[in-house]
Amino acid sequence: MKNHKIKYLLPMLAAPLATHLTTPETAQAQERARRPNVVLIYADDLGYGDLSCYGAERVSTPNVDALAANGLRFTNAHSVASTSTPSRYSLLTGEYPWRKRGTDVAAGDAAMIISPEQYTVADMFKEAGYTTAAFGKWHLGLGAESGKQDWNKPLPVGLADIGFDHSYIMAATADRVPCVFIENGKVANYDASAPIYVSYSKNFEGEPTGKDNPELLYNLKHSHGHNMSIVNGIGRIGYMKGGGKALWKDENIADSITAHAIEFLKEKSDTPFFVYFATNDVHVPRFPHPRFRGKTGMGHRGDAIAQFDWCVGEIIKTLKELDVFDKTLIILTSDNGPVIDDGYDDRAEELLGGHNPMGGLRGGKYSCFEAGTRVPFIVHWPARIKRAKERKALVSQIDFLDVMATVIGRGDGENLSPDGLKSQAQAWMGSDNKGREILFQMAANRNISARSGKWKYIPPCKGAPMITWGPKIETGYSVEPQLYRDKDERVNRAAKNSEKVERLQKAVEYIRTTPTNRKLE
Ligand code: NG6
Ligand code: CA
Repeated sequence: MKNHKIKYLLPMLAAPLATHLTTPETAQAQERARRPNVVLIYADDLGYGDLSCYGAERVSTPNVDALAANGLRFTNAHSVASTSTPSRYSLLTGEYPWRKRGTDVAAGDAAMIISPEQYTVADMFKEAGYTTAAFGKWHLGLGAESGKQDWNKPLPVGLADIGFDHSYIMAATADRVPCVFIENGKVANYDASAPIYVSYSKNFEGEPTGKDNPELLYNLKHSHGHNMSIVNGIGRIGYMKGGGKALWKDENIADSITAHAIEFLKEKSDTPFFVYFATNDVHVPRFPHPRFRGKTGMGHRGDAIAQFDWCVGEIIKTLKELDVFDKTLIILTSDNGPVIDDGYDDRAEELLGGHNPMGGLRGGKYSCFEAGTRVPFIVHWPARIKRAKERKALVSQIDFLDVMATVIGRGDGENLSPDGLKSQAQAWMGSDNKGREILFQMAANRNISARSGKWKYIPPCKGAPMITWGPKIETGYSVEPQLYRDKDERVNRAAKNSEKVERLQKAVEYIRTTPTNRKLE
């Protein structure tokens, strides 16, 4: 049981407090009317330089750009980690991933990583009377025991246990089996004639694999990894058998999650809602719907960005049709930085033609360097944010739960999550342009870097300087301490600034070993 018996306060960002003439009942009604709906649009592997409002020229993202043009566009906002599972874990719980086992990139048969006892942002909204829903990529495990799920029955533990009233999700990633959607804990469109079996250790008798049957890879070939089961002419990570009519078609994933989100919005728009809209774009295998092919001249990766923008446009259009756009807070961001070749031969590198997904930052997905976690971050809320602004504030997705609690007037100023900070609501909503004093970023090897003001510190760690399994990305791993002052992280100033190194090393040590970060606030 999660007990957060929290008093309601008037939303901090709302109009002035009710006067003595207002009865408590009407004050509460007014307060409820002011609380925004919240839609989090969470892209996958979308880089700092991948949107036209962040400088991309070879792809046009008019719908995202419109949010930025009428809201806040952040230039120093970060996911918690440079891979998906740990970033998503932290975003939903407000707890750093290093405090929890099993938060590395999860397999498709991982058990639920967030335990039902944990307090999540969905719990927070639900307690406040919101209807909550999750669509799209999950990647945080399902069911009670890893590798032991029976995909032919309702899963015993799922999103309903961590605050989501409704869910239509992919268990992990599009490149990991099982390649079916799970709706409210059960396989959607379940096909009883094709029972589903999943294994991450061995293949099922007689089933083809990308490794042994490359002739069956009619949609995409792998460049590294991704050579196990074949679904829809694409090799995957892990083995699966069955699925029949329930198997997804990669070209329809964006349409499918968008249609489900729209249906939910249409049904629930008369109650406050929280929607976690986690796209598969632009993660591999990139295989956009044919109507987006050729939109950018950058092949599937660029066209998947165009497809992502279309999804955003459909959500916006629906909110407008339902007449709730003005009172809906939309936050658009990404789970980690970009990667060009992440395991499929989709010509992403060859067709870049000058496009820089990293937006000029060093590193990329998996990395300690900035491009690993510095991501697009747009906040749009017409009822409160009246003027478009570019924001330099240092913000981290770790604060999502606490910032949302503050925005909807929950709590009495205390942080609700282990590591998030309510105080960051001012920065997220545009009234403070400084943000965090210090921010932490976890790389794929779990090394924790710290950014504070203009300084970025990467503690010494083991590991090769480049990713070893395929993607051409600088990891930032080094046995020497690294201290950078410039955005491009080229000149290591550690030797000349030993006090700064010591201070930031201490902060990293502290955050790594203590159960919460309150002291650092
Ligand atoms: C890697 C996969 C990569 C991607 C990543 C997770 C291989 C060779 N590479 O292991 O393709 O799936 O995991 O990405 O298997 S994330 O964005 O979900 O963290
Ligand atoms: Ca990702």
